[in-house]
Amino acid sequence: MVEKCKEITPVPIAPKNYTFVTSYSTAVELGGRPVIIGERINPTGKSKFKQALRDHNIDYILEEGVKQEDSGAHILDVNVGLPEIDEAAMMETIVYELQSIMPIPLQIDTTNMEAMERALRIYNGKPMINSVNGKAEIMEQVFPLVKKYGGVVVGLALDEDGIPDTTEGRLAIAEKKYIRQVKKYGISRKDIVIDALVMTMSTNNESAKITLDTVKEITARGGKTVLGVSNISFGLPQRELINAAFFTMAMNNGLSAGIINPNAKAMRQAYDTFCVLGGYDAQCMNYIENYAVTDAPNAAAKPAAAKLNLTDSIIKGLKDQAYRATEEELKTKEPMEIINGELVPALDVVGQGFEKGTMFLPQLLMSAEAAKAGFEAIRQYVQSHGEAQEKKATIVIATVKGDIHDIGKNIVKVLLENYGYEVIDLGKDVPPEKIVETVVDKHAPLVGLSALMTTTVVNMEESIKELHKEAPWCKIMVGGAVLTQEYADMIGADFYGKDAMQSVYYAERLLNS
Ligand code: B12
Repeated sequence: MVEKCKEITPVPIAPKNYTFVTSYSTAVELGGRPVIIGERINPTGKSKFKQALRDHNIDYILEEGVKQEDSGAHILDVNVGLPEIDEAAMMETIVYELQSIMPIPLQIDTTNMEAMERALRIYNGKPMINSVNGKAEIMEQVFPLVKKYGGVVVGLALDEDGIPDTTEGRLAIAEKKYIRQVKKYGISRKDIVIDALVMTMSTNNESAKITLDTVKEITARGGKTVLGVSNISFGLPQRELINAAFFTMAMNNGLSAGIINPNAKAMRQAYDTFCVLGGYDAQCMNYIENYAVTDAPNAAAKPAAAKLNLTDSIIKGLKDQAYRATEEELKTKEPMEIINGELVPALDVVGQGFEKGTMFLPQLLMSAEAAKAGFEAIRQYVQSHGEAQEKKATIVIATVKGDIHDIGKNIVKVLLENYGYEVIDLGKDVPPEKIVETVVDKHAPLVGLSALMTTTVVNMEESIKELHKEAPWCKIMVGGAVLTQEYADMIGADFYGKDAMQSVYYAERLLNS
């Protein structure tokens, strides 16, 4: 490559005036169709959320994220500041966990510099950073971090003298404090978004006008804006009515992003109808899809994550939910019905998504963890409901070399144990020698091998060959998603089981007849 390329001059990079916020897989542009930033991951005024932070109840916080993504948020604001907790550690954990289960970008919302740096360090992509104000000492702390890690900064239109109550005053801060300052730090002006500030109407009749004019002026000058929309109605009844109307007016003035509650129906409706009228919803497709039947469930009325069933919990990668949903199902269903009817199909959905490129490895991992949690509930149930039996024969099981998929093998283990067999589980990624050694050592009459990848079936074959050589008395059963009867015959296995229950039937036939 060096040979071939050394004479070629690279095309110069043309700077582009786009403002993008990204996750590891998704890019959200500010400046076109308005962007929804979900505001719900924030303890302010939410006692349950505060308690979740104190109890380190991560799943509760992740659910808030999932609900907002389901309701159409493009970016999630993440604020976990509470005086009595270690905010920096919590911020790092939440950012890590959120980006494992969802593809949308995050807005790191904190005034704690350690929390901000720890979040930025592990963030995959270019986050939004909320927020700096025009005070010199704050800018001196935040901008070097932005330069180092990258990000789009939200600059509040306020400084040492407070919040200007005129449009001109707010524009002056945007211009002098941010646009000119950031150059010093090597940050591009396109990576600054101005929060034009929303003050409640209940104390100043001009509040909305000042903010809306500021949005309009900044937009006219090619700048980007963001607003924490719901402040407008503070102290008023039926706040959503005011919020929704104000949101529409702001979008009409060019607002780039609104920090809103995407689960609130009126806000969703304001957004969806604006997108139609603003020409952002081609052929009104989104609108038709969500509102064609008046009582059809629209985005804002999707089932809450709190009631997710086992299938959805696995697909979304929520461990605690999966465990609880399984416990619930065990009241009416048999363990195998749950495994074959939900657990395996849910992982199939994830696997297909992975194959198509719509889901990614971190999501696969989270789903696997959720499936394991669900299965843990089944294991406990099976153990407490099984009758104590005399130990039958010893069976060795393993996932073959090179393969780390062990959920299926673990199911096989629990079922065999439940039928009274002594199971020696060698784990995953087990080399043929280890399998042979154990079988010989225990003089085991039966071994079960699992493989889930076409690339590891060869190692299964290798293990079978060695077993035939060194332990000719031992029968070999195989299973795993990629295997078929034909494959099993081809590689010399004695038995192929399409599901875990088959391992029990085979063992019973072989060892108990
Ligand atoms: C969960 C999962 C993971 C998890 C595994 C976590 C864990 N601890 O097991 C993680 C995220 C770690 C993972 C990693 C990878 N994965 Co993966 N993963 C899956 C997924 C989605 C589900 C597998 C699963 O657990 N299914 C549920 C269980 C219960 O089913 P099962 O194992 O088949 O078991 C049942 C039966 O087969 C049977 N059975 C199983 N074993 C045995 C044994 C005996 C003796 C008997 C009788 C019966 C039996 O009983 C079980 C229940 O009835 C599959 C897709 C799919 N739909 O299968 C991809 C899949 C297997 N993975 C795949 C890939 C490519 C990978 C990675 C290489 C990705 C990467 N780029 O890094 C790595 C592999 C790392 C490695 N070296 O092994 C591919 C394999 C493609 C191929 N044809 O070879 C699949 C098919 C996804 C895809 N469509 O692309 N993965």
